[in-house]
Amino acid sequence: MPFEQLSSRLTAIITKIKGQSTLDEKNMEGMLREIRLALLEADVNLSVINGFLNRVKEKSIGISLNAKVTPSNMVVKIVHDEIISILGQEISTLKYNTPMMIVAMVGLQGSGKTTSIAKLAHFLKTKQQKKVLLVAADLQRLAAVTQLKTLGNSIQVEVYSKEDSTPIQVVESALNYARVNGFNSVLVDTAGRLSIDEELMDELSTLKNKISFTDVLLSVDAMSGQDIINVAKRFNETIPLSGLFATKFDSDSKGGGVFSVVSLTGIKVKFVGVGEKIEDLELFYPDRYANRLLGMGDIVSLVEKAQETIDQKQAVNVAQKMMSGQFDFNDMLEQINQVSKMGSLKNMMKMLPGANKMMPNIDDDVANANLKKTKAIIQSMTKEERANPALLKQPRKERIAKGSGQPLLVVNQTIMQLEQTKEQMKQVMKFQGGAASSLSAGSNTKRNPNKRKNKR
Ligand SMILES: Nc1nc2c(ncn2[C@@H]2O[C@H](COP(=O)(O)OP(=O)(O)O)[C@@H](O)[C@H]2O)c(=O)[nH]1
Ligand SMILES: [Mg+2]
Repeated sequence: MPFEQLSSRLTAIITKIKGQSTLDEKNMEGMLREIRLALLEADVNLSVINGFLNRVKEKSIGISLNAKVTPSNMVVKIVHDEIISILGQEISTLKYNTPMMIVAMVGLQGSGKTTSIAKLAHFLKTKQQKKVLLVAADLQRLAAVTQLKTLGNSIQVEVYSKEDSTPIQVVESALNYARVNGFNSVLVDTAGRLSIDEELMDELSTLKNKISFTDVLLSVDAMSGQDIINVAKRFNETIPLSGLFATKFDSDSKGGGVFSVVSLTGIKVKFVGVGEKIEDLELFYPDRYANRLLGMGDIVSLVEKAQETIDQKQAVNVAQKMMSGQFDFNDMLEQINQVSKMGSLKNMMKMLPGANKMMPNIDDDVANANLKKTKAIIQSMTKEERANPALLKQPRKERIAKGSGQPLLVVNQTIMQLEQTKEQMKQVMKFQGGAASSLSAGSNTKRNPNKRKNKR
């Protein structure tokens, strides 16, 4: 994720200007430099950075600081607002309310078109109750049709293909087939190239002229650099894009290319791909994303994701316990069980405030093995010990080590881990509380009552 370190950078600088009465050229200088560095490191385009900084500066300078509004809150709020004004105030959706959705996925080879259009098919089918037809119009590579068919099969969505024809012929006959057979969503997977070439542009241009697409999405790889800016511009000139499908956001990439594209073209991100599996699709929420960019994590998505997999009440409990910093080994065990149900720990941790700092490079396999060990240790504790970790003195620890088949050292580590987690969550909440109060005019706080509760 881009800008992961931005908030910690700012926090470091901001302590220096505490006690000054207004934000001015001089005391803003250090902060602006840190923002610039964070953006540069995220591989954001230089002209985007300059514009961004100018606007942040314009909005900041002259603002008077008082006891109620700390400089840190102020700048976080301004940067947050600026990011949102680039990414969009609200989620950007597809044209769902139309008798026949016709959506094309375009983009370079390997950017994730086929994977993403299948994710979208699954999403439309399950979340929008659409009757979806996938269309294999990537006739560049034979394997592309097979790949789409395999994906379609796995989600029970029919895939239309036609041998010995051009892409436009495939799409036209797929549309006829869809009309006759009562489909209301036609999703077209198109061919890509390693880079922009005329043949591809001609192909897309023909499609654009003959088919009334309700949406055209460009799949952009979060790992691509700034060259994606020109790619996006060329595609947009050839076949007007209605949105971006940003793929591979589960990678460690900074994603500055995608941010630059949005900033320079105004084309919004509609969906985000966060893994290779068909369910790994998320809507793009600018306000949450901005919070994530600022390193504040995203409790909202965490809770929502949890709600999809586990009992709602439990989800809220886990989140609240995590945030209150008051959990014991019973809670830790419950958490481990729930995390295992929710899938990738890495993805989950990304959404937790401050988690990227605590655990920068989670390896899912290692993490799962560790979870298993921890679970064995907790299960070897008595009820009383789980609820009251202070009871865990030497003889008990030895008994637990034996019972769980883990070395004493690991038992000690587990106990320490509980203490550390409590401490870290308290720290995170302190920081979040500060930032949240400055953002209370934003829409994100409304959806997050817990933040408010923990403010003071
Ligand atoms: N980790 C991850 N991999 C992805 C994502 N989207 C696509 N991929 C992978 O990227 C590779 C290329 O995807 P594909 O859909 O074939 O790209 P296309 O050539 O544009 O159709 C495949 O290995 C996909 O599994 C994503 O969101 N996360
Ligand atoms: Mg493909």
